[in-house]
Formats: sequence, C-alpha cells, structure tokens
Amino acid sequence: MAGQLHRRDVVAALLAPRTPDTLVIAGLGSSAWDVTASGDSDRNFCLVGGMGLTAIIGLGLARTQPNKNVLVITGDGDMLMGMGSLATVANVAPRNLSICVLDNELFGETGGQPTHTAGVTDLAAIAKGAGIPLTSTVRTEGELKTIVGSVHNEAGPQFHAIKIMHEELDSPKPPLDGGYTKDRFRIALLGEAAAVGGFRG
Ligand SMILES: Cc1ncc(C[n+]2csc(CCOP(=O)(O)OP(=O)(O)O)c2C)c(N)n1
Repeated sequence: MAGQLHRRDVVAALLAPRTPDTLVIAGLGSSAWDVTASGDSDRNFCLVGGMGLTAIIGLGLARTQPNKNVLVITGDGDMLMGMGSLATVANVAPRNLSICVLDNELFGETGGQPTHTAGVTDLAAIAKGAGIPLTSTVRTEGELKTIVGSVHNEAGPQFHAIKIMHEELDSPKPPLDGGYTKDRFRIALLGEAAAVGGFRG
C-alpha cells in the first residue's frame, strides 16, 4: 500500500542528527534531490544517474571507514535493481551501515511507472531474508522517529523501507560533475592528498 509520508520530511528527519562522522550515499534522481534539499555537504555522495549500486557503494564505504556512520538513502527502483547487494551486506555485516529506502512504489523520476513494491514485493522482508538483523517497514511519523533513533544510535547493518507518497517536487541539484564530487568526498575524509593524482595511499 502506498505511503502517506512526505519524502522531503523523511529525509530531513533522517539527516537532522547527522554529525561530521555521518557519510551519506544518495541514490539517483529523487533521493539525490531530497538529500541536497536538506543541505549540500562534502560528506554526501549522490549517484545522480547511476542505478542499482547505491547500497553496495555504501557497503564499500562502511568497510573502508569503520569509524564513520554510513547512511544510504535511495529509491525502491534503485534498491530492486541492486537487490543482491542485501545478501552481501548481510554476510559482511558492517555495524556502521544503514540503508533507508524511500519507497513510493514507483520509478518516480522517469514518469511514475509502478515498481514491484506496488505489487507483492516486500523489500524489508527481502532484507530480513538476506540476513540483515534489523529491518522495518515505516509508515507513520512515530515509526519514522524510531528508525531515526536506530540509524544514528544502534548497530547495523540495518534496513528500513519507508513508505512515502508520490509527489512532483523541485530538484535541488548536488554538484553534477562526478569527478569533482568524488574528489570532494575523498578530500573531506582523507585530506587534500586524496585529490586526483595526489593520492598514493
Ligand atoms: C541503469 C539505469 N536504468 C534506468 C535509468 C533511468 N532512471 C532514472 S531514475 C529512474 C527511476 C528510479 O526509481 P526509484 O529508485 O524508485 O526512485 P524515485 O524516483 O521513484 O524516487 C530510472 C529508471 C538509469 N538512470 N539507469
């Protein structure tokens, strides 16, 4: 059943408690605009147009940055494309990774075609079956408040499917140059030497 929560409010709530140790990987299209609407940051990496790999990029980052809290925020279409990632996340089991899916049951950015979650597919059940210990489907403000607490305070890996409504919204853009964004993110984490050509680590 389609959700009642507003995606921008959900993302603002998820990001409100963030600290400099919170690294955010946003999926393509709408979730990238949502994260940017809450404030551009050199600790955000937005996929913008790349689909299916958001969760697995979050996993790589969580492994290489074990002292940071990695938060993946993406859409149901992206998560469905990268569903196998959930099995790998569960088996690697990083304590510092949370995956939050903004589930509008649609490929919103490309015109609103229904995804599998509009049918019989339950992403939180898939995540649980993959072996992720903490999973939920979020439909209410109260449930959202609970998972904001777990994302920022409880061990992962965790997965939350957040049922949101379909909305036509503006598209605040993060920097769209992939090389620049990658360097900006690396410099924020590793220092100036991590820019193109300067990193030897
Ligand atoms: C490999 C690939 N296939 C298709 C697209 C086109 N595309 C861009 S956004 C999008 C929909 C994404 O849906 P979802 O992740 O559910 O996000 P929503 O916009 O609904 O929040 C699609 C299919 C793409 N960018 N890459």
